Amino acid sequence: MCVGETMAVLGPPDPGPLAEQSLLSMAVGGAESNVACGLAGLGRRAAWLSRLGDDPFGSRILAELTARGVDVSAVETDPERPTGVYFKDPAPDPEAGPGHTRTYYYRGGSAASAMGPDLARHPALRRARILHLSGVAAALSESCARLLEALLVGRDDHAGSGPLVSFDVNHRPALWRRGGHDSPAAARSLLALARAADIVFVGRDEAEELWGTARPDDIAELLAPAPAVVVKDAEHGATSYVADSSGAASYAGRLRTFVPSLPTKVVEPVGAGDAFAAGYLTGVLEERDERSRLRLGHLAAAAALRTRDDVPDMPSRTETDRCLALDEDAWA
Ligand code: KDG
Repeated sequence: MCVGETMAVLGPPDPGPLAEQSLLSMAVGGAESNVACGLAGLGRRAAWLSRLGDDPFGSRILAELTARGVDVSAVETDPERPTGVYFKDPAPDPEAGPGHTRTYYYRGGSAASAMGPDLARHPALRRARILHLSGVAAALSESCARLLEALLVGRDDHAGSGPLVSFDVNHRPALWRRGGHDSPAAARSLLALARAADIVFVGRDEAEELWGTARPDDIAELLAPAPAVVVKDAEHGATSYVADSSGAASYAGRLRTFVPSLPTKVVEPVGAGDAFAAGYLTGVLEERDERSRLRLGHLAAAAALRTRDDVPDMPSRTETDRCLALDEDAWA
């Protein structure tokens, strides 16, 4: 089950600066629902819980997520507030080349931003095996921040009775600033949420920006109360640190596993982190080993990097099975 805001995404159908366009195409994007789509695309059951406006953008989001195999039956409609919208500028600086997309949000006062801690008691949440959340939702509004706290810090099932809670730090400085929070406040909130999760995904760059910590080992130590920490380092690779008393390659009592990223031509990066999380969580649901979880993450992220949409078509299971079987040397 993934919980968070999803928006209509408007952007140029062909790469080029947003300011020069006369026609825009519409798609759908939201960090948490992107993960739900990725899970469904990799053959797992996935659901998304949120609120949408009673408008064409909300209808489009429901239709698109349903078509991708995501269960949207728990989604609520808010007759008073609109669905959030965001615009993508894939080439704000044509000299800079692909990979420098800028985003412009129109989501203040959206239906999803009015979600609050009451939603933490939704019965659909208890049925899930994994609950996936992200720091984007914490930055949307005070009530959303309280929802995240209720789902992570305040949960009463740390003992293991409820779903495994996965949290992608997903730092969005513009949203925190708009909410009147300075960087130290964002850093404190995101640290508390991440430490309360069972599985944390964090980019090395965002950990450095937030907490001034750039070494993956140090990031893992900082987030240590979380039993599994996955540090992503863009085109280099990802390292997971999982509480495991048996590992010979143990780091501070954790099994440390590094898997290099797949060399990929980047068309557009938005959504790659969500796809990575979907791949890794697929491996968790399928009870695969750490190396396979990270490989699934990289395979899914590479699919996202190759498309302009936030939500890529996932590689087929034949393809993922072939890649999971590769020797280390043949992997990347
Ligand atoms: O991670 C991709 C998301 O950032 C994108 O789909 C939109 O949810 C979004 C956000 O808040 O940026």
